[in-house]
Amino acid sequence: MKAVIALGSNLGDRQAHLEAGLAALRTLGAVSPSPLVMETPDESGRGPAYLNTVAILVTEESDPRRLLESLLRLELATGRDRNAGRNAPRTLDLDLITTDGPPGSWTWETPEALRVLGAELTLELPHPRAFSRAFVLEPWRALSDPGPCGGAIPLK
Ligand code: PH2
Ligand code: MG
Ligand code: MG
Repeated sequence: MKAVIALGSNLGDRQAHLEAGLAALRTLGAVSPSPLVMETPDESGRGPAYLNTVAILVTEESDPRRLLESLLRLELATGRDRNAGRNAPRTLDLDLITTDGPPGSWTWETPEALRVLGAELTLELPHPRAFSRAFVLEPWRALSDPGPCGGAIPLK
């Protein structure tokens, strides 16, 4: 499966966290990072500014739920504190934006290793807010191979 992943950090050495995020993603498959890293204010208006970028991941995984679980595991393994609360500053955020599989929304039981995240995980693809976020769209557009354009309707 080919997937578009958004990386973000607004805590500590943000550039180092993005680089660690790309290295972590490489444990899942082949990674093409965008040449563009953007600094933008926290969308929620509460925290420090973010560095954001995007990467295309080509992985053997074909189930988007398993891929999200892997991303969440990598966030935790690279030091993200999930007890800090919603929209709290984070060392590394890995968001699944879209894949070359079908769109959809899923809710399923959280696997044991991720129970700190609650009883259920949810996923909506394409990501419902990605297409209004310049910090996702601009680094995505800067890629020479844009990967799957979820939700886009090709012009005839
Ligand atoms: N992510 C958030 C909340 N706010 N703001 C910016 N600029 N970039 C983000 O990645 C971001 C945010 C929650 O994940
Ligand atoms: Mg996010
Ligand atoms: Mg996230």
